[in-house]
Amino acid sequence: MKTKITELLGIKYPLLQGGMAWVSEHNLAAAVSNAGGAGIIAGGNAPAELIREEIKKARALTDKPFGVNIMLMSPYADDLARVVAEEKVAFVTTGAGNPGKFMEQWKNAGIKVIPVVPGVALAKRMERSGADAVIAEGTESGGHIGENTTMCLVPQVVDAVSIPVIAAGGIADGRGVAACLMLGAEGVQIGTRFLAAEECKIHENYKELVLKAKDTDSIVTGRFTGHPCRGVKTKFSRGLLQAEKDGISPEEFENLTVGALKKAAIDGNIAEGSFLCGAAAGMVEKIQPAEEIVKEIFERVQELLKAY
Ligand code: TUI
Repeated sequence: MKTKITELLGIKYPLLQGGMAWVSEHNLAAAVSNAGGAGIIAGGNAPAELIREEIKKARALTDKPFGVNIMLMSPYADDLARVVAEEKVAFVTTGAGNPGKFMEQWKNAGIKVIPVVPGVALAKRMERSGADAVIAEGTESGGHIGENTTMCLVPQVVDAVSIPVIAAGGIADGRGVAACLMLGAEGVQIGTRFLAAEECKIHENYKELVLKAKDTDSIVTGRFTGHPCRGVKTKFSRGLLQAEKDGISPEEFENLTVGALKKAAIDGNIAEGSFLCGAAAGMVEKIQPAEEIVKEIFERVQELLKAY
């Protein structure tokens, strides 16, 4: 397939893997890149030097381009911004903030910059700041989310900017990819489906929760904090929602959720972990090698596009 995103990144398929904190490490990123997509190592809240090591490990597994996601609320965001410039990774995606202050540093290092935007205003700002593309992320996504849906957000961002738009949120198969191309996207980002990749090293309990999830099994917690987060419905996440209704303070909420992503992904701690996933978790049915996932998705896209 050829789109502005395959051209921009030098990849076979217009697919970026989601940058999922504690999930997207070198094995998964390299597997997705080797499959013809663009793998991503997620910085999350990790110290920058640890991510430098992840970059080196990914380079040992693939000679294809891959990127790093920088979660801008991380205390290590400034350090990681410098590390990715030093390592000259192919591209950077950003989340949970405005990466404007890093743009010059990254452009000078020859890095392609692709910020996640939850709305039109930030998309326009990012275009003016020199972003190469934007990821328009709908509220169907896992993790920290905006309000608008992929279906409504993507065409509005496409109309508002001239740089390529990548659609994210709620896409888990070829039908979703084809739909997003119809909305004007030049590529897609998929996270949740890759939780079930063989090369994804998360705890078995996490994979099992995603495989078992039905359409109603993702819920959003933390709206009242200004940082809503979508994840698997568990006793823990239902408890958080109840605590919100009971008037828990933002500080108490923070205390309950600190470290919860690691507890989910690494420890598989059902009682205290936040198992983030998108609203498309109900479409994830089996564990597969990343290459099979990518091939299956794009064979279906080709079939669907031929039918019109
Ligand atoms: O960042 C994500 N997803 C994430 S980050 C994360 S770790 C975390 N956990 C709890 C609270 C906060 C973070 C888990 N999942 N996706 C990209 C994304 N970016 N979604 C929404 C945004 C976003 C929101 C507002 C980007 C920019 C923005 O506005 C910034 C501004 O200053 O205008």
